[in-house]
Parts: sequence; C-alpha cells; structure tokens
Amino acid sequence: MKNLFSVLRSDDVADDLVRVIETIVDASKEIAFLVRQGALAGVLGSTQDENIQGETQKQLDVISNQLLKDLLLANSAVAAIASEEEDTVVAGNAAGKYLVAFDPLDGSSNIDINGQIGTIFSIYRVLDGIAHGSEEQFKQKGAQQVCAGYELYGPSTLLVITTGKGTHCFTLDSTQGNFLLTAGHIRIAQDTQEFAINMSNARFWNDNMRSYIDDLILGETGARGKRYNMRWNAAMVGDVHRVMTRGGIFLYPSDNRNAKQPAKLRLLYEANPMAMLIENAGGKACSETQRILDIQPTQLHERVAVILGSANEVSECLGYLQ
Ligand code: AFP
Repeated sequence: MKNLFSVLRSDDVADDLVRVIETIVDASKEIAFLVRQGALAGVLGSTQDENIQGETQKQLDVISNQLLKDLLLANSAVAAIASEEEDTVVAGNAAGKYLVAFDPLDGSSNIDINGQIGTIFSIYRVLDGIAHGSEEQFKQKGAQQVCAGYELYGPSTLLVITTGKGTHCFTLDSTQGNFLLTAGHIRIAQDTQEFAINMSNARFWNDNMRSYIDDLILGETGARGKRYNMRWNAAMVGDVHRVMTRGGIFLYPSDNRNAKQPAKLRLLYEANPMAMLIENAGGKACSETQRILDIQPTQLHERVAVILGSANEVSECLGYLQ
C-alpha cells in the first residue's frame, strides 16, 4: 500500500510543503495517542479558561493546540500560524513560505463522551509585500489554499488530505506509525438521501431553510418524493467524513439565536479546508449566498454558514434559499 509521502511526491507536491504536512502529521499522531489514552492520560475535562470564541477550553483543546503550535513554529518553512484557540496570528520564521491555519481539536463537546473528534488544517503560501506574521496574511480566499486536510480520531485514525489534485484518505497503521493510502481520489455521490443538521435550532432558521428541511422530513410524501435519513455527529470532521464516504449534505445555516453572531462555523479553519476537500472530491461547498472558496475573509475568526456535500443536493438546497 502507498504511504502518504509517496502519494504527495506522485502529486508533485513541493518538498518544503511536504515537510509542513509531515509536521502536522507528527503532531496529529501525538494527539491521536492522547485521545486513545483518554482518562488514563488525564486529558479529559475542561480548563477554567475561555478562548477567543467565548468557549470554555477543554484540556485536549489546549494540549492539541500547543503541540501543533510548537511543532509548526519549529519548522523553518512556516512563516505563521493561526488557530481557533489563539487570539491572533503567531509569527514563525520570517523566511518561511507557508501559513497554517487550524482547529486543533474539532468537536470538543465530544471529547468526554468518547465521540468522534479531529483536527482540521489549511495551508496557504505567504503573500509578498504584506507584513510578516500579520492577520492580513491570512485574509486569503479559500481558493488560494495549497493544501487542506483533517485527521479523524475515530475507531481508526484517518488523514483526509488534498493539495488540489484530488482528495485522498489515509489510515494510520499504528504497528508501523505510517499513514497508508486506503481511498485514493474520493468521489462523492452527486445525489443523497441523508442530511446532517442540528435540528434543535430549527425555530431560529430563516423560513427558506426551514422549508428545505421540512421537505426533507416529508420525504416521499412531499415535494422531494424520496425518503431522507438524518445524522448529526456534533463534530464537523465526523459529519464531513460520512459525506466523503457515502455522500450526504451537511448544513450549519445561519440562525437568529444571536444577532451579533448569525453563523457558528469558522471560515479560515473549518469551512475553507472542508470546502477544498469536498470540491476536490466532486462535491459542492457553499455559504447561503456563494461558493465558500470565493469568500474574501475580513476577520481572522470570522464565521460563515456552511452547506456542503453531494453536489446535486447542495444545489437543491440553494434553490430553496434563493
Ligand atoms: P466544538 O468544537 O465546540 O464541539 O464545536 C464543533 C463545531 O464547531 C463543529 O465541529 C460541529 O459541526 C458544530 O460545532 C456542532 O455545533 P452544535 O454543538 O451547535 O451542534
């Protein structure tokens, strides 16, 4: 079976970018070990601190963030990092060519229940003529990413990654410590009968989104004429991986719970990397108004509505919204 680095080389990925990916993979192996040890490693439970998102940090959020931050900033190819758990950008080597944005542990509410959790990452090239280590460096459209991926810490530890030449899935062979190719050039089914959304927010959605979801629930008795099933992992990595594996549509729409914060998911280190992965697997990834990879970021931690997955189903949903 091919390993990660032979696939990256066959995709002509530059050596210094391979080194950055290798650093992320090394950190994720450490995180995977700690996740598997759970209570035995003393990594469960919450800290007394809140992050810039206003969320109470779990111990594993802090540990995962520190691992990725330390290893990436020690890599001379990395000019700066941005993290869900960091208030602002952390500068690295001024001569570095790459920027890395990441959610060190996505699905934190699943940590203490032994649920699916993961790491999401996104890599850009440094922009010339913009201050080293500035937030401006990270305000690049998702279409500018040179690499995106997630690690899923589930029954097996998976790495799903794209450098723009298809989306590939690797499984960690824990006997040797290598990620081996287990699904190359993933193709997401264009149609689906499975949707993922947090239904408890239904009363806060706009009418068009409610109408779309109502028709999914009506199934063969309603406008869509076919039955739909529902899943909700409460961890984007788990829901997106199910979509990668058997199709589906994942939605976190805007809602009116908090007028100052209508969307929940973060653009830089959740929506953009997942959008690049989904599009490279033949799927579609949009906000409620446009292609996610075309969005021009204005703030480091900005949030965006997310509708992604099987291309035809995403188009159907957008038809209700427009
Ligand atoms: P946490 O990392 O705080 O658990 O949030 C996970 C997440 O950002 C994303 O991974 C999930 O899809 C979504 O939030 C779950 O949100 P709800 O808890 O509102 O369902």
